[in-house]
Amino acid sequence: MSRLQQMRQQMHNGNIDAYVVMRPENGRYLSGFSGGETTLYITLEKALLLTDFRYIEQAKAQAPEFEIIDAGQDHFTTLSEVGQQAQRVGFEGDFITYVDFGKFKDGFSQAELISLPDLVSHLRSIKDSSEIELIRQAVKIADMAFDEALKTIEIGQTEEEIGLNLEFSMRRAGASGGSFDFIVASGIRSAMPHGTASSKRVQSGEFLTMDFGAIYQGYCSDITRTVFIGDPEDKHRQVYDTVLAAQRAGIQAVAPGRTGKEVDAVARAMIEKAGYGDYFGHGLGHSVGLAIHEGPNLNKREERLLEPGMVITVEPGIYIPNWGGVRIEDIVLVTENGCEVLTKAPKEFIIFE
Ligand SMILES: [Mn+2]
Repeated sequence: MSRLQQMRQQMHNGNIDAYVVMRPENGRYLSGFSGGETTLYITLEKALLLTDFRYIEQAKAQAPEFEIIDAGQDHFTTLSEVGQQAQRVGFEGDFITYVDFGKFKDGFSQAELISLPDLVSHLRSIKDSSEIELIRQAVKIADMAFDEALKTIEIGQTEEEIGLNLEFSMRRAGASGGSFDFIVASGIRSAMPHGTASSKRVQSGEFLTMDFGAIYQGYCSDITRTVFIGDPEDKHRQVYDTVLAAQRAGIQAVAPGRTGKEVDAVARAMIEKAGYGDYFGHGLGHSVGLAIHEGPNLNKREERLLEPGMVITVEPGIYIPNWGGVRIEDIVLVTENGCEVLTKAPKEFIIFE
């Protein structure tokens, strides 16, 4: 079944006549069209792709299942014309702006508008073989960049320089860009889980956390490694070993039929047992795909069951204010029996003299 057919199945089950897609990743997922400025209008019979003059040829080539419409800059006028017959119209309530929703409502005054943000994201959560192949490639590119970083990191470099080198490595290897603003955080900054690269210079006696990833043909990777510069104290080793053990236990726990909550609890328990429970304030992981953060997640609240084909990060951390922090992150693919770790970069305690 094509993705469009699967979508229609979902719409049929939800008793929806039409569905409007505006989120770029959802549009790309369903149609194949990778350009910007697009709206999909899908019914059980019709599949329309609205875009403007700049993208018509590209859309025709990339989205053969869709009828391509040049809708100029105002997609809502065209939508209201093509949507005259629809009674129950689904849309992405988590994406449309308040202003656009007003226009949407005016154009579909006779219809019932139903916010169904999960319709496409549920399809997207199970990756098909072509998607898994692209994610493998994006992961491989990030692994290579980490390998190169290990050869170039020096005391006195700024976090920004380290981040830039990571990005150069990945672009050279075929990435179209980074999958988010890289986190390069050293010393006490490594206690900030989302400390983006700054002009701080890396010094001896510090942790250095690098959290980065590539986009390859639309698909994201995400990896975190923490290394040590100089001569570590016992506590540095102890914190690192605790995070690594929790990360390995989390990976062991990933399997179909488990909830994200159960997997999170396994890794969290190890960090709590070591006495660092208060210093692990975020969830264990998130899915990745066309977007860097997708559902389902691994966290204290996630009730969804893991299924084969999901691709998810496992990334525990310990962050001690005014001291430093450690996070280790791999991407895993949920399989029939457990999971396959896609990330291959080394994760033993690495020390730069
Ligand atoms: Mn992540």
